[in-house]
Amino acid sequence: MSEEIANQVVLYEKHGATAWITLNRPEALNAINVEVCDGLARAVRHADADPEVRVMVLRGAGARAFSAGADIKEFRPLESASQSRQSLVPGNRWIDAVGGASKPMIAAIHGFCLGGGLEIALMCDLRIAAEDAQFGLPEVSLGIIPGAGGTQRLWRVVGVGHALRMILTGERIDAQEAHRIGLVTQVLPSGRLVEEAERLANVIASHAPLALAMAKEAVCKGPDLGLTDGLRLEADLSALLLTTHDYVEAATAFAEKRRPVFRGR
Ligand code: CO8
Repeated sequence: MSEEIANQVVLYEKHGATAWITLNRPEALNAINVEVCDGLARAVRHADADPEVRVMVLRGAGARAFSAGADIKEFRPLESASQSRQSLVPGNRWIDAVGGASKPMIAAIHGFCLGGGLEIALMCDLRIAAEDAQFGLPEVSLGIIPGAGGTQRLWRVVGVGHALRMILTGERIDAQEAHRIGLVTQVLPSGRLVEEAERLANVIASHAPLALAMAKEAVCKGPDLGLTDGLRLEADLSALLLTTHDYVEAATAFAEKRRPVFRGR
């Protein structure tokens, strides 16, 4: 089922409890222009608000790329520092919608995953890659730096050393290297990427929605908290979950030897 949620350059489909969000500019290797930013933000917000959706999968259309990054053909100098800063104010941007989703997000990556494309993948919780995937942050070769979270999210995933290597050299790494440094959790034959994304999505979607959201929140906020505050957050979220219908339902279903029916409350 295809839905008019996003726009022509970002496709939105809901299959069961999974929202499939596809960057759809294959002729430009899914380069990210203003319409892509807008469509992606709207698609993710929609999926996050839809109680039937429990997990999202992001991918790229066509055979060659997840996304080759920001649309370089649209690069223009801005008039002033204040004008350019205003366009990048946190809290006001498409990246906050995508990076701030409460539901689990899986990036299914094939081909080029560069610049802003890699930054979108870094906004996801799981990254799996086809064996033809190539990753890189070539921004410094264009006179800029990663501006959609790459300077902050990459090192949180792979560590400062590997992040600086990628950001300062701009060199691409292949799927095996991305796996070795922890940027992706799995490398698959190209023909199996979507199948594995679907399998992971189904596994995640079978679990209690509030537990998923709170597990994501606890892990994602963890690096910005000290251990004491992180453990406090975990305890608070755990306490909240003990008050939910789904917690009672899981225990009841276990005793009754049946599968739980989670309602997200
Ligand atoms: N922007 C616009 N068009 C692109 C882009 C891009 N990033 N990448 C590829 N394309 C287009 C090409 O222009 C070409 O179009 P056409 O046929 O009309 O000439 C088509 O896609 C196919 O590409 P190529 O012919 O170049 O294919 P090759 O196999 O020869 O090369 C590469 C593939 C190596 C991926 C090459 O296209 C390339 O180097 N692309 C640019 C990659 C890059 O530098 N990306 C980083 C951009 S900077 C960035 O992402 C900053 C993020 C900031 C925050 C996010 C804000 C949105």
